[in-house]
Amino acid sequence: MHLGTRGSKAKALLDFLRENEFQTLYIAGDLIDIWSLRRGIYWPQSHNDVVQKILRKARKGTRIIYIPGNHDEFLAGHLGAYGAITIQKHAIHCTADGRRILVMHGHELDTVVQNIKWLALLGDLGYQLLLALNPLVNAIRRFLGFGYWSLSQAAKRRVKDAVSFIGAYEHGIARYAERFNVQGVLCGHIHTPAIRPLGAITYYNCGDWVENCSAMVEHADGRMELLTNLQLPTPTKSTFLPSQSLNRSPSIVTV
Ligand SMILES: [Mn+2]
Repeated sequence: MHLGTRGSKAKALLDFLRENEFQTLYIAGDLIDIWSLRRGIYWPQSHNDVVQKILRKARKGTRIIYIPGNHDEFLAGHLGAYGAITIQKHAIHCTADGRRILVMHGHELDTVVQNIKWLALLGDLGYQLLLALNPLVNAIRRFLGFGYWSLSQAAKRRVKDAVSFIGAYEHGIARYAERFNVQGVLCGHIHTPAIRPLGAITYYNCGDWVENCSAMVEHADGRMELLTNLQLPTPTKSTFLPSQSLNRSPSIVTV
């Protein structure tokens, strides 16, 4: 959600929460962007309304599970139960069809992703330099008795790796989830909604309410569905009937 930033589509989320009832609402982190609020307070009424709406849902019987992310990590210091709201590091959700799904924010994989981002940056800045250095590197290699090796080609391979960092992230998350003995893992964090089978584990990313206005819902039969572009009504585009299809949903996950 990143409430507290100008990019946050609070009104769209508010509408979504208003129009749909859930048994369980998972908030998969970064609901409030404390990093941004530290730089300057931006807190319009609509952002307040989202928080109020979630609290009201809790009072009316929705179970709320809040999993702090990296932008609201101060909440990780307040784990515990507060009425119908639980703040926990991660959750294991059992679907109606008996699968176990690990619900987490996803910044746990940041060290891996950061490294990949750095490689991308290095690749970008250093490519021309590497081209220039290539003859020197190979002169040294020749001197030491090694064969020809293209530094720039190696760098290019690295950049290609970096471009597919989302893929690397998704695989990283799936690997991370293996230790929890689950059939699926659901996260947010990278703002890229997806449902993707990765070996024995299905990767779910519920996306965000900044660019995608997306949420992951579980239907009464355990089927998971990714809803995207849940902006305010645009009748021409809308093929999704929220109140009909979601009223039966036992749970929902959002960012
Ligand atoms: Mn995050």
